[in-house]
Amino acid sequence: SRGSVKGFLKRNLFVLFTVVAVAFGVILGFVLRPHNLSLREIKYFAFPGELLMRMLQMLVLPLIVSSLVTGISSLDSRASGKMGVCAVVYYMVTTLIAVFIGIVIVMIVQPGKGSRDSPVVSTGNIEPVQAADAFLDLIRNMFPPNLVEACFKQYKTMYKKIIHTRNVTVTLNLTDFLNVSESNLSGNLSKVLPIIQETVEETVPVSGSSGGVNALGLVVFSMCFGLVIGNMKQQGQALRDFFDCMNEAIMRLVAIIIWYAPVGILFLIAGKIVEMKDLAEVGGQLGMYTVSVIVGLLIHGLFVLPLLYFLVTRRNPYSFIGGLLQALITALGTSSSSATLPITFRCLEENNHVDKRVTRFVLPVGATINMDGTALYEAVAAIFIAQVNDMELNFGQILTISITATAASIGAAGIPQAGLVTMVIVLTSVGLPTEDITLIIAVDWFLDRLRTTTNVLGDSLGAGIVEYLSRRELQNQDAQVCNSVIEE
Ligand code: DAS
Repeated sequence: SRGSVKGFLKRNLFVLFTVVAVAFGVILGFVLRPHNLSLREIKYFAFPGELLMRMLQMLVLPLIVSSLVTGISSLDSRASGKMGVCAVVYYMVTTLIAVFIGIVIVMIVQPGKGSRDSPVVSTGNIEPVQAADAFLDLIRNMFPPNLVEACFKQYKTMYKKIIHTRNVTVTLNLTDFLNVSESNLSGNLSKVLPIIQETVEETVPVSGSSGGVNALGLVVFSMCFGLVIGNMKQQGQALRDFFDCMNEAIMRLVAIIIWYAPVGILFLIAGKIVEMKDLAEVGGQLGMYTVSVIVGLLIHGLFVLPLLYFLVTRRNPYSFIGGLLQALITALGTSSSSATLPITFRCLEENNHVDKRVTRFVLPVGATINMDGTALYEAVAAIFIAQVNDMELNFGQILTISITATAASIGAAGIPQAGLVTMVIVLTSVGLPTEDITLIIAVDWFLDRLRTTTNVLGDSLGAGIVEYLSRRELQNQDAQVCNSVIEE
């Protein structure tokens, strides 16, 4: 009947707008492509998309902090303990399954077999990141010494090169991850110190900080802070109210930005299509590699995760995913699970009616550490690079890849192409050449969008599963609140 059609349209208005925006974005992109716009023109053209990215990112920090603090402080210890355990088990299990799927597919398809098609573009020697140092960075990031700094800095091991000569010792900082070439450094050095004859060089890790919001540190701090003010009874009430109100206000801002989202997504997608290289160039090994990652992500996102959701909750996973459509499209458009976070919140709370105590607790944590898509991609990429180099991997090395790919996905920030950077850890752990990352850079922007979508899907289904598993604790808490109100 007309009424129900109207109701349906009203409920799904934003999803409809967003889908139409994607379609228009693709059409507009392909219409403009033949005009060979310059990079500057493309930047101007995609400006409305850049604005959406900035608006979403603007909300992420206050959203993470306020939702975690209110989420955790409003839960009793039994409920938060249960949720925490369920969430961590879910994150670990699904990430390992994703890595496993990736490994099986890349072993079957063998995209890197045969002689190498594309030459390696030298980026210079990439820093020799050691898996152990990267692991320590992960833990360092959990405890930011300065909270304000954590809002814009993430710790990353930097390396110092120490050069001992007969009478001088020179220490140089190797910083910028992909850009610093050690050979350049030595070249410059020989100009500066032409008298060097004997040199003993060693590269040692020093801790330093560079780039990127330290979301992990903020998550850990907000969780502890929420736990403490939750236990402060009456004394903590003012702070609880403050963060609750802040969270409410941020979600209202999300409700406004959501009106602009379809416009932003249209231009993000159109801009990328205008900018991308000719797809015909992506043939041979790289094409097969791309297909392997896509197939892996599809299997994980469309079958494995929904099946897990169904097995646990006995509910229809696809209608749950239907409610997430807007978040998934935003992930596709922005390539960033943290920028998508505000929309993910809204989809889960408004469309899927997931309890706010659950979303506030598990979503910020999930967006920061649970990245199934990234883990799958890291495993496929590392084994692909091994195949291209004709390197046979033994069982131990494959196991190492599984573990480091999982760690690299936890350590990757929810920002575009973060996974490409943390791949260095996986490659060095099994002695693969890090400069071979350049082999897969050409298609990374595209795979990044797909893996980000899988990441957001994993976080959201996880919230549904955690809610189901802790329903009893939540109901008990509701009953207690009810009783205490009646007593008063
Ligand atoms: N794009 C990232 C994300 O936001 C992670 C990655 O680069 O794999 O989920």
